[in-house]
Amino acid sequence: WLSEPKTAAIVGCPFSGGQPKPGVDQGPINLVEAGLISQLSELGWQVKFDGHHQFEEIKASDDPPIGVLKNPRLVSRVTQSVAEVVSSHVKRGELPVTLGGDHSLAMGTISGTLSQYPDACVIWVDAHADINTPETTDSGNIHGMPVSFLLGLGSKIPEFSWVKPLLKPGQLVYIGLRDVDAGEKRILRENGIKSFSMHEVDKYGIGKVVEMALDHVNPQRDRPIHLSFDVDALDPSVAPSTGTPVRGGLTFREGHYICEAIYETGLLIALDLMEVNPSLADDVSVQQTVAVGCSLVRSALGEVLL
Ligand code: 6HN
Ligand code: MN
Ligand code: MN
Ligand code: MN
Repeated sequence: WLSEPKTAAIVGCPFSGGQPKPGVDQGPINLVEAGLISQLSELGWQVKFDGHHQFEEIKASDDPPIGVLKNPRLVSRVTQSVAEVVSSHVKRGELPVTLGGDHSLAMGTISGTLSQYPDACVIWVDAHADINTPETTDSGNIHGMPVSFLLGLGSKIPEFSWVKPLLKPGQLVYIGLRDVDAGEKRILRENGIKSFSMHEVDKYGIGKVVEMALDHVNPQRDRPIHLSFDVDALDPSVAPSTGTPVRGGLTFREGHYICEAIYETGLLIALDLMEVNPSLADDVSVQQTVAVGCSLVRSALGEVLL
């Protein structure tokens, strides 16, 4: 799937419209300033980066809620443009590394991947399932909903008609869940969506969990993989600077192990690193979170310990 020389395309997305806390739009800028691009070059990748993605702006006054959905037009237009960018990189055999920004962006990244490889599988690493529908959401924040849009669940919002339901439940697996809303639990159950919560990580260990996750979505190890990693999957002691931290998360090593094991499959074609918010927590915590974000990306792109 990837062309030679192997090329990573950084898609920096300074976007926060899928949730209410300012600052997450600075995530990609901080990750790049911390040296991510040279770190990936040192791993042997050609790295393409021509500045952060520029988004069309829509004034809040021109973007009233649709039902309970907040900033719907802005989120729709931004994610649609991200879908086009990711799709074009995947088409050229480049590995898009999308830096968020909030996780609503994955509506775009995964649409982009699936438009080129409809049988790709999605490994979603997160404290949250991000599978609320417009009917089940309590917050109205679209970063809690991208998966339901990709699956075509819930009522159809004309503003989001560009999002095609390209993802089928069997193509998706979760790792790290621990804060799943009641309506989301019902959706996961009713659609038979495989999920490895922190309970399973404790019970089986991360090595076995990743193997079981791959066995579910990729039994023959022959399908390309899109990894969507929300930094809040990590424990807040490891990644404190994020908008919706939840205690009891993945350790530093468990998070990195997931990335290393997926790299080892040779099947990774797209990566998201989302929800780094450098305006939350103190300077040391911010630096720690940005550094861990960079090192997760390096692990997913082949950094090895020995
Ligand atoms: N994220 N389930 C909550 C909601 O608002 O729907 C939290 C979502 C968090 C989303 O962390 O990407
Ligand atoms: Mn998320
Ligand atoms: Mn999350
Ligand atoms: Mn919740």
